[in-house]
Amino acid sequence: MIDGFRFLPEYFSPPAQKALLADVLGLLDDNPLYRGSMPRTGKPLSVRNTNLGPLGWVSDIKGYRYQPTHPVTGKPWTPIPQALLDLWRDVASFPAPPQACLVNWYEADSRLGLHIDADESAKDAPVISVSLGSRALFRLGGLERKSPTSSMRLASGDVVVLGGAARQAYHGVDRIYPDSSTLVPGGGRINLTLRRVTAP
Ligand code: MD3
Ligand code: FE
Repeated sequence: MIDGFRFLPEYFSPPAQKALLADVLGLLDDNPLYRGSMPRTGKPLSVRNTNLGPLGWVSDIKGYRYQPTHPVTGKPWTPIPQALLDLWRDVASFPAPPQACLVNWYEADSRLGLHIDADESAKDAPVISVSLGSRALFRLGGLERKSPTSSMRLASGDVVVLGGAARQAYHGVDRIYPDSSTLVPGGGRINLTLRRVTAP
């Protein structure tokens, strides 16, 4: 596996997953899920998303960017829950807090094509991912699109830390297994990614 990839299976216990899910679901009233679109083509994304924190990742026909407000409501994103700030302090080995928590909401047929995360200028900060709900088939490659890939299943409560070379690696989600968990309403999957956007 590429350098800088850390897998922390079941980092969150089942009760901690429930508590974190309740936090996130409660925050969706103020930060509603919406469907972004691909730059240039305007093709709708397969995954709905929203954000928490001072900045949020947005994708629309004009491009990818981080911005302080929700693109539909126009209101500032609300703060990142303390349990996620505690996770970052515990595993990030980075001196400043995350600025964005991207919430990706997968339904039974959602996919995320192979991509790199390149919209952050804090290039030495890791990305930290938390999975809740149904399992996903996650694919991690290398620094080039044609690099070989390996696949693994991410389950509810699992945490992945992407630092070092892994931070710049291609990755995606090939499928979810919609009947593998009852945690998320509707059998869905939520992935939370904590990101530092600007250099501290
Ligand atoms: C490897 N999310 O939000 S999480 C994304 O399951 C994203 O929703 C996936 O890719 C998901 O951008 C994968 C694991 C992950 C997150 C960020 C990464 C892997 C990564 C950044 C760089 C390399
Ligand atoms: Fe990504």
